Amino acid sequence: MTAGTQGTHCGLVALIGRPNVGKTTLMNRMVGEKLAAITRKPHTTRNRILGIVTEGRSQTVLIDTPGIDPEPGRLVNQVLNRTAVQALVDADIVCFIVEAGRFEAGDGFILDAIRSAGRPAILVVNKVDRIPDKKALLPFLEARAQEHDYLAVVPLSAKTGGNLRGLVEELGRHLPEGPFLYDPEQLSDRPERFRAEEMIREALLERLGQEVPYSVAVRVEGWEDRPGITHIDALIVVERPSQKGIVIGKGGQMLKRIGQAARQQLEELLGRRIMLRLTVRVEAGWSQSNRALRELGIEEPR
Ligand SMILES: Nc1nc2c(ncn2[C@@H]2O[C@H](COP(=O)(O)OP(=O)(O)OP(=O)(O)O)[C@@H](O)[C@H]2O)c(=O)[nH]1
Ligand SMILES: [Mg+2]
Repeated sequence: MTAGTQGTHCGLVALIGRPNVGKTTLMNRMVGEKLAAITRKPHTTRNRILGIVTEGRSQTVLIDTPGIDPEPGRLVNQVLNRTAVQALVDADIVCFIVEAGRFEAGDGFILDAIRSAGRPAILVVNKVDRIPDKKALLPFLEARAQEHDYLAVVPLSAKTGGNLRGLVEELGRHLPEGPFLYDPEQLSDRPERFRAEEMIREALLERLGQEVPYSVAVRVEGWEDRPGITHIDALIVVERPSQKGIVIGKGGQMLKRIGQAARQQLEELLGRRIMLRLTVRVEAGWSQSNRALRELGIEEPR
């Protein structure tokens, strides 16, 4: 026994917000490792992902969630919303993330959900690095503080790490007392296989135009650790033959570039040489099928 459980604090902290506000960037930054994909495109995150931060006698279990969309069209987006709302209900503390200077209808929708769940919330005003004159942000912060009885309102930049400390301190102040839920060494609940899928999907989303991203999913099908090198076989699933053509590109160039980018990230992340083989397959309508979503690891069995 090292620390014991007496006097320890531990809690589930859900990162909730509109698509693209920087939830995953914040989780990765707080954990200090790239656990999940970040892209400029909305709806990047498709799962509930835990990022675990243990400091001294306190453990913060961050729950990264898919961005909540007030008008989810396709089944896959309805499932993403459900995943996020469930995390909101499960959380001890909610970090409601918005962009500095922007509060849209979608943010209002989420604030209503936080109110109905009755969970205590910290408002995180992210991307303050984009506002050169910080004083200009004050009226925005005041307006937000008037709207709801937040535990705290914390402006920060997940990208640069500016005032991350402010959030860590507020969380430390409000985490409930209790034993650690995870081993202090553990950083995530997700295996390396999941991180490989995320890095491949990130490379894909960053390189594809608007038409394909939401129709793409990635599944690792083979993983073999050999001396000095790990062989990974991954399947890229799309919905239409035309999308398969785009992902592969002329003479296979696009797929090659995606593979190179993903391999590089993975080698850095896992600290060993990787041999990555990518295959593209058409599975018509997967984003509208419950069974396919489960098989692709998007709808999680509860
Ligand atoms: N300038 C700036 N950009 C940021 C900051 N945090 C995140 N971003 C950018 O915002 C975009 C979205 O970031 P993500 O972390 O993927 O956002 P998300 O909320 O997880 O998005 P979904 O998973 O789609 O819901 C990326 O291009 C990030 O680089 C920040 O503090 N400042
Ligand atoms: Mg995300």
